[in-house]
Amino acid sequence: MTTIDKVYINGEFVTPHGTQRFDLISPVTNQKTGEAVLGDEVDTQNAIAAAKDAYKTFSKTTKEERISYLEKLRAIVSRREKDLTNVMVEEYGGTFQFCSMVSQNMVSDFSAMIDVLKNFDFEQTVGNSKVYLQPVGVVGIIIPWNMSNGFIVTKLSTAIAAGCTVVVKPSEMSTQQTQIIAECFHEAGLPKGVINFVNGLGDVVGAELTGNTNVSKIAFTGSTAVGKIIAKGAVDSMKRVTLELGGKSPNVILDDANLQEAIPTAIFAAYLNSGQACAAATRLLVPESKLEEVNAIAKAVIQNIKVGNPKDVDTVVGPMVNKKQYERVQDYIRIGQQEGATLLVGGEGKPEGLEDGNYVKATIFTNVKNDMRIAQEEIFGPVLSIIPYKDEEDAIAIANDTSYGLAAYVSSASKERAYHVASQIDAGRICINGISHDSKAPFGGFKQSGIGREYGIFGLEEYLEPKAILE
Ligand code: TXE
Repeated sequence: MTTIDKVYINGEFVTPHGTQRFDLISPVTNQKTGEAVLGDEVDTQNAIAAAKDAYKTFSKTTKEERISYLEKLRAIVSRREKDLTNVMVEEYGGTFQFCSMVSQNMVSDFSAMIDVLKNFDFEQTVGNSKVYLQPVGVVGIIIPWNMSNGFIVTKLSTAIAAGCTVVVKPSEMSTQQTQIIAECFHEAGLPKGVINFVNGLGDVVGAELTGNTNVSKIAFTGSTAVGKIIAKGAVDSMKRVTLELGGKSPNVILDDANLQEAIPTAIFAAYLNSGQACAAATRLLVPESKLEEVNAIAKAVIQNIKVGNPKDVDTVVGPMVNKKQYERVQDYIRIGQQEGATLLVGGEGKPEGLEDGNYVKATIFTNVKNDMRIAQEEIFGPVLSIIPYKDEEDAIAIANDTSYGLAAYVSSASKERAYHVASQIDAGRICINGISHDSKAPFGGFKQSGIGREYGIFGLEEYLEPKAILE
């Protein structure tokens, strides 16, 4: 049995003031594997006080000092890559394939931020004035359970680069992952209080961070519903917020695309993190003249998609994080059928032989209309909607007919055509001919997908306050 019974405040792993216990449940077996003790408002206030105190000196460090911390962190995270991957697989059932990629991206996030920092000038001349870019202050980082350490590293590397100090509140379902990432930050020897981790519930620790006037900014990843609660709560103290929220990303397959390549890639992009990813390409837009061909290829591809134990290296779809998420996905599969979409593969219930875990069948609906709920709402599971379109103009209209705007994908034999279509889609990040990651390119949402950007120079500026001095 695992016990997580510490929070990390002011450079030490300490017993929390909070006493509430939270069961750790394996998504593979649904058996209890341990318990975590959660922090409360007092722990959060202690962490904020430590961060506020540390800010006085950390905000004055040179960028060379901060680069050296980031280099240390990169080396430690790189050395512990396997531990970081394995704990994600164990805790939330992320597939080994996906979690390995997340761990590698953590290392590249540090490298990217080191590079950005080397070339960044915190004192700039604008017109006749000097502009000083000052760290924003104490930052509260609130994180969900899906690849939580990946989100933590993106935000923390940027906060450190800017000279901010931080209190991290991970999901209560991510306490085991938090333990390891906190150990990495502890080993890096950052001054006491610069980084603090408080496990706990959203309406306890998260609400305290949002409401506390000593916190200058909240950096959040999670659902649109909670993002709105945080944005409203932040108004009173005029906190800065960056919100990375939900998505219903379109994948536009143009009529000249090689379907034998584009469709398998599209299915992987939809099933990213077993579908539990904000950037998952959950709406596949295909020319109506090619619908039958696409359906046939998709059906064949699914035969080779392994749904199963996330530890197996060839598993593409693992279990849902918990029973609640499993039920939510089942509901959407029922809704899709009631709405009149054609179930191409998968459907309700668990795959044969996987009855113990929170496994969902790899599911594809075809002939989906874009106004159906399965095409408009974030399902967060391995459910893909194939939507036929008439022509390019129709494809762009359907792609943009969503309240979200986080990611999009375009496939074409012509790069020029793909760029032309991409330029008309309202989304923060668009991948051409496949899935890619760039730790320097901005990431964030249009519309209900959020406010602000992460990564690279765009991300760094979100943690800085410009101050102009005029003569
Ligand atoms: O996210 P939440 P959860 C979606 C996805 C998923 C659903 C719920 O559809 O099924 O959200 O997942 C904290 N004040 N996404 O529960 O609820 C909470 O404790 C302050 C999409 O993980 O948004 C957790 O640490 N904080 C998304 C964090 O907010 C509060 C990623 C996220 O919780 C709070 C994850 C409050 N009042 C889920 N209430 C994506 N697009 O990547 C909760 N929290």
